[in-house]
Amino acid sequence: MAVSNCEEITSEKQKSRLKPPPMYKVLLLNDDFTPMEFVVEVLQTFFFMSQEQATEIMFEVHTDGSGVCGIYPGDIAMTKVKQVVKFAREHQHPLRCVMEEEKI
Ligand code: TYC
Repeated sequence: MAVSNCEEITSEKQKSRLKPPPMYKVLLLNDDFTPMEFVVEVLQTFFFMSQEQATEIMFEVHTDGSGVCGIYPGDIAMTKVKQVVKFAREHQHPLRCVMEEEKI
């Protein structure tokens, strides 16, 4: 079928140029052992939150089971997850941190 309007033809390459990059939520998951103060420290250190903001998110995770720490491009989200898990393990805490694609 002939296409008269050039704008209707969008190559896969062009589509990927037009699409915003996928973004990922970084989440903390609750557990029964990691101290609350340690979770607050993690949120302040790796997600640059104030003490108040960090405490709020920590309690959200504690009561709801999970909470969003931030939303980032894939490579940055991956680095955050690795930094948090490494820091937690170095302090013998079982804190879990995961990433999940953000649905736009
Ligand atoms: N539930 C933990 C406690 O009572 C605190 C906690 C909060 C642990 C958030 C993990 O991601 C977490 N000590």
